[in-house]
Amino acid sequence: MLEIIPVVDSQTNAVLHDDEPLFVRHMANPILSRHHWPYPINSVFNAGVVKLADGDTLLLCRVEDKRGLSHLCAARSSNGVDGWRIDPQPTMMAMPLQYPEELWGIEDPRITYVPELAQYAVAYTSFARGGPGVSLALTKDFKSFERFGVIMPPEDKDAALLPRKIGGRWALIHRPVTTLGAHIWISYSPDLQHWGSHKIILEARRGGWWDANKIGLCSPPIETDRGWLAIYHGVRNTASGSIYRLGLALFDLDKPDICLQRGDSWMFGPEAPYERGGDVNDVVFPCGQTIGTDGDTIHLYYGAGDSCMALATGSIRACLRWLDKHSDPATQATA
Ligand code: BMA
Repeated sequence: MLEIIPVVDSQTNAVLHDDEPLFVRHMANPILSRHHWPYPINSVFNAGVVKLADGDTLLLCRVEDKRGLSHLCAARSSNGVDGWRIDPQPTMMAMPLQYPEELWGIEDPRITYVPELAQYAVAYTSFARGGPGVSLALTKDFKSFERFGVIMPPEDKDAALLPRKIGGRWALIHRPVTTLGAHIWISYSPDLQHWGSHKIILEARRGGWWDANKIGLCSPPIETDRGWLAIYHGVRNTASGSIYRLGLALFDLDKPDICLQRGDSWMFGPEAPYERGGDVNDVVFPCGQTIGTDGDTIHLYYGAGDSCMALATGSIRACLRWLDKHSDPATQATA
């Protein structure tokens, strides 16, 4: 029998994988932390992301104040790495008097530009006594927001709107927690307000899998000619806490409730010190990306350790190639 000898880094003794890393961390990481902030905060993480018409990258950051409650604050940069211009005050505060579901703050926005509405849709977590729910707002300028209120009641989070209607209806991907578990669902709406046709599209696996028990959509899915490329997180519970890692799945363009491919292993996980240690250890949590002018480069922005923002760069083509290699249909089942 052939013995498989792992290739080991001579300095760190780490086992080297046969694959090149799919996403490469930026040298300037972490690119944003509380020290950059123009007002006192505890932490900045899990930002929604969009490339604005003027070429600026906008991060709509989740900012946790020193009460422990979160609001959203916009940071803009011309190169998406440094020179951030941060709004001097919170950009979007919870409004618990009008929206009681925001009593304990608003978190983890995902931004989708919707050409038909000529507006950005911001799906975010609203947090109150009932637990986390999904709220939606539209904006043209990230200054004023038209709130739709809770569109998915607790317990639900990790939501993003697809940028165009599918079969005449808007489509929202989200992660309710039900007696079935914490799986990824899709729901449809004629008007962004009333939602139905709910369906599970990706299940958390079970047992020893890296994405056992709890998964959720990360950044809004990327439209490719082969399907919607989705980065999702899997949460592994260990004796010393949870580990948030990232995997890939591909969904049918016209029927996004059909999963075409799902990677078997994670493709990015906490390794750098700012990911391994923070207010919450061992968390990488992207809520958005921009795509380079080549139509292929993914600039993935992620919260690290629930404390700061970091950037890693990958390629759509490489992700699709990786899925071809790492999505054995035999291991798709939840087992
Ligand atoms: C998830 C969300 C994220 C957070 C992560 C790790 O449930 O609340 O906002 O980054 O946990 O704490």
